[in-house]
Amino acid sequence: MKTTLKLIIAVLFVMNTAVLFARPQEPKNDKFETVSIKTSAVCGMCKDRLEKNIAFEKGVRLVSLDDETKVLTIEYRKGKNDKERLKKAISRLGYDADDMPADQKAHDRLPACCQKGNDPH
Ligand SMILES: [Cu+2]
Repeated sequence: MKTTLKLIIAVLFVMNTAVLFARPQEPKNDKFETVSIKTSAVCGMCKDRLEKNIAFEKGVRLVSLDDETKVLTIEYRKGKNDKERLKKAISRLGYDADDMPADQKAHDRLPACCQKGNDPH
């Protein structure tokens, strides 16, 4: 009798462990897409401007500008946005986005210190 009980406990334990391992991984990768876009950001104000505005683009979940490389990393819900649209959004804020040049009018409206060609400061 005691052996049977031990066996049942052992079986239950193994089953429990199997359930833990069988738990599906976070379905993160098939729901979200991440892109990196090189921008012409100059300073901390540019960083704030880009991060705050791009955060409101459709489907965007995370956005962060690398201080050193000025590369904007954007995570968005798959199918809700795409890299070309995000590049256009960056351009409309007055910044270059990879090969897409900044919208000239938007660029000229930026504070002088944030305009292209300034040394990072
Ligand atoms: Cu700036």
